[in-house]
Amino acid sequence: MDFDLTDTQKLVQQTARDFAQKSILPEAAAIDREERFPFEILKGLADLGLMAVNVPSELGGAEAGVVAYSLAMMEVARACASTAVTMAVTNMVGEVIAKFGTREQASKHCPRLADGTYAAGAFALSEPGAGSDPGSMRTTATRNGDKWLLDGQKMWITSGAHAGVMVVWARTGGPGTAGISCFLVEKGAPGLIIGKHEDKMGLRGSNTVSLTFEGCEGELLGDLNGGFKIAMMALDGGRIGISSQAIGIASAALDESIEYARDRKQFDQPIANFQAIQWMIADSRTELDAARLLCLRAASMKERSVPFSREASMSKVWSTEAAVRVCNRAVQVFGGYGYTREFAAERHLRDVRVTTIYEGTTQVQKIVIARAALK
Ligand code: COS
Repeated sequence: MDFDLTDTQKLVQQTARDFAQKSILPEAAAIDREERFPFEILKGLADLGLMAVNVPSELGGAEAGVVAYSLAMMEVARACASTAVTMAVTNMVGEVIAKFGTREQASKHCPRLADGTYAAGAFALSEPGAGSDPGSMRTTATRNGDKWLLDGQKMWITSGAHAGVMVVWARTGGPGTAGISCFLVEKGAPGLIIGKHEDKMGLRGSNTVSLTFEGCEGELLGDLNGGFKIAMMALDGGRIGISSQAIGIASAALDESIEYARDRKQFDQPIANFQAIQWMIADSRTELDAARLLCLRAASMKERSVPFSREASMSKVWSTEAAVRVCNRAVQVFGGYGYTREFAAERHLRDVRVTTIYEGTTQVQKIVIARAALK
């Protein structure tokens, strides 16, 4: 068992860290406050290969692997969680198109996702009435000559207003998971209507919209009626991305609270001297390291093409739930100051909260884990 990173992984991690600390972190508070979609920063990430980390180089990707992707995601999320989720979904979309698309589809879209020609990619699975149960989706696709026309509504779509291309799921067969196919829809496609932007608790710089499809043209991606498996496989990988995001956010919260505990004096001494504070820091450090190990194990398994669905879900449950606890404790260490916008602790807590919900709730991850255990 080798816990050391390879030279490539270290290089990607350092590249992401340098860019995140120099070019993203100084903007993070304003991105949150002004709900600013970080176009320029995303282009900067693309220029560094970070929008398609695990996409083959022949398609414009960095081909640096899943562990490197996870490490890069941690670094970006540590600086700005809104930027990180946009990066996560774009990487996921690039991987889906590279894996399931025809040569023509992949060579058209992957290089544009990778080099920032597209500001982002989007993943449109959820609907107003189909969240944890995507098998009950109602959006339909009907064949019209050699084209497909989509009708229906999607919800909670990250980067939906800005994505150059989106992968969209729609019903092409009977009820349930077996009648679903996956489609590519390009930005500006006639019949694609961008809905309202959600006024969210956190990740306020990320774009989250509903989408309406009215006879909107889409191109089939992968097998007819084989779309549900594509979604599940993509989400398995996506769960590693969101684990990494949660770990990055919580790492920032913990580091900032440690620094504050050293500086802040009460009862004539730094509060870091008190066991009450030390135990909070010890719990957070331990829980975060466990999260990191679970996350990198799942990433390494995916990279080695070992089945990793259960491990990705275990990583997501632990990492995101622990990250919420870590961010909550960080606010506690900051005391009253932690409840104000003077420090980033409150933003970290708002940003991290959704990680136990999206890309499959904690409860959905437990379904996956329990089914694997009881099989
Ligand atoms: N990889 C490949 N195939 C998978 C899979 C995976 N990880 N998980 C399920 N499948 C396949 C199954 O093998 C099954 O195929 P067959 O019909 O050929 O046997 C098919 O998909 C249906 O699987 P299942 O019956 O397990 O589907 P369920 O409707 O019971 O759903 C859960 C299972 C709950 C795990 C799934 O619906 C889920 O992940 N929900 C959460 C969705 C989500 O994360 N939404 C967030 C969207 S992004 S914000």
